[in-house]
Amino acid sequence: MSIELSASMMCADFSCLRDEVQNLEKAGIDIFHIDIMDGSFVDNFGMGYQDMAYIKKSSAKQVEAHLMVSKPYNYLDILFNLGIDIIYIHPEVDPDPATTIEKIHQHGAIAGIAINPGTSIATVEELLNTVDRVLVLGVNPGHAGRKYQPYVDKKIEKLLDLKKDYNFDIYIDGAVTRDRIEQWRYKGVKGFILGTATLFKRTDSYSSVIKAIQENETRLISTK
Ligand code: S6P
Ligand code: MG
Repeated sequence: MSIELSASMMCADFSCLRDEVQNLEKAGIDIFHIDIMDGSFVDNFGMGYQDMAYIKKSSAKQVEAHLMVSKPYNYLDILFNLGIDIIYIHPEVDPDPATTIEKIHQHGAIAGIAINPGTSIATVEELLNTVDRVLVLGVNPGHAGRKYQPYVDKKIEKLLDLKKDYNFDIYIDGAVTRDRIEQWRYKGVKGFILGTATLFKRTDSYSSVIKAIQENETRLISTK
């Protein structure tokens, strides 16, 4: 199964955003991941309307919004107007997440739920009937460079099992190291959000990191 790689743009260098977008696109990134934070659901701010509009118009790649905000439904019209391709909400803070997901679908976007480490699958299982994607947070939300919470492994295993009964793909966000990609990609996790643990603020170029992840797959397939 070929995997999808997203670049977590809050980790990018904003002094040269145009170069960052171009270099990531050239390097073969599949999706631009935009973390939207309102200082209420998490203790951080970022990113905003202008960031999304700029990235969306500068690249032909898909753009996804990860809404770490306390009222996700208030942001939908803005995201629809910008043509954001994929929208993740946190069901923990939406009084009616199924309606929000329905609206996202009505506007032709891909809908997902993002699940914090401390959120149990049992509390969101019905929503698995409605979503295209589940974004599993490996870290407590709101910041780059946080520590992976090892108990999340069990949640990923459970979701891989539940995937057989529903129709969704699993993505992992937060502390995604190269080892973690290798750990999950062949078990059925569809995509990974790359931040400081793999892609940004490191010595290797974007293209060498992305190529190495992609080539691993080719090598494994060709040695089978
Ligand atoms: C975390 C956020 C993520 C981060 C990403 C950073 O709250 O949703 O998208 O930007 O996790 O990656 P890393 O590798 O620094 O944890
Ligand atoms: Mg995110």
